[in-house]
Amino acid sequence: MPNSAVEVSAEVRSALDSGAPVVALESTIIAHGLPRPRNLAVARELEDLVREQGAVPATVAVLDGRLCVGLDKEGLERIAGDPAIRKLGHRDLAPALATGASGATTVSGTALAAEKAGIRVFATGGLGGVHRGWTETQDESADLRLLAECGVAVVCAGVKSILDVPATLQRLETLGVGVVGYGTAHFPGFYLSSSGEPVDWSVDTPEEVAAVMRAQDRLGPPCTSLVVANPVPEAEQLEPALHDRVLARALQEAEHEGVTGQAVTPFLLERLTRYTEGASLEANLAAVRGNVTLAARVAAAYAAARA
Ligand code: PSU
Ligand code: MN
Repeated sequence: MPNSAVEVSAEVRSALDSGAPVVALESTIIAHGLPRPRNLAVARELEDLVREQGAVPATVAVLDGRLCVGLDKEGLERIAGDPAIRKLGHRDLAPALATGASGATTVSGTALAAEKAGIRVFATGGLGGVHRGWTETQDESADLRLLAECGVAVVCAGVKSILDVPATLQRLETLGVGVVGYGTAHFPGFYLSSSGEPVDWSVDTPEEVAAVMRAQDRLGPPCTSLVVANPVPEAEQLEPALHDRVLARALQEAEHEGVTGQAVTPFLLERLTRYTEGASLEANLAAVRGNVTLAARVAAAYAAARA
């Protein structure tokens, strides 16, 4: 039964109905994670990368109170171009729908929409997670718990390195979210190929990821969400020493300026881009491109295995 709160585009609908591969894409990275106007070009490029692999992209956002799964050209332009566009986690969806608001969806907002639309694979840059200083602030992204409650495979370059990575991995374990390293025994570090933390399971091909997803399907809830941790290639990572230096500065500034809540992640990403003179942005983009491409291959392998 289609969920009446989601509006699935005709193209995505027909792909889903015919069992063709579909990849959900989030829009917060476009609206709040990347600088304008380059973000629009990136939004289009990510959709093209999905298509090149023979899958259909379904970018998710709320436009005038409509939870859209699959955006047209104008929808993408609004998400990328409107500086007043909101950031919507899954808890924000109902108020946004009820008030006719517009906003970009985070990982949690997108994963929920994907689940309701029947999309099994999702790509992003880096997940949200447990922030450094969490014992004081209790700042843990809603991404983690939402993932535990729905059945999507999220291809990401780990969690953002601005976070407390070991604490985030511990939360994923507590919440029962599956984690596999793609071609690695280490959890990636978003801008960095490795966070230095080990992962318990590694897979090397899209077919192996699809096989894990099928096993999850057979087991059923609550064993149905999977983090596919796909490292940025070493040649494209941010230089680790530079990363550590600028991150320390950005974190200090966030604390000094009293940045809290939803503003923390965009603030830190923007400062890192500034202090690395764009190098962090390039590493972020390399990671996202790799994730989107892998997600499309995974979606194709999963669809083929079900056919
Ligand atoms: N990945 C990126 N850039 C981003 C994000 C992910 O490469 O900006 C976004 C995602 O939408 C994620 C959000 O859900 O950051 C986390 O925000 P918060 O920490 O406020 O939950
Ligand atoms: Mn937060």
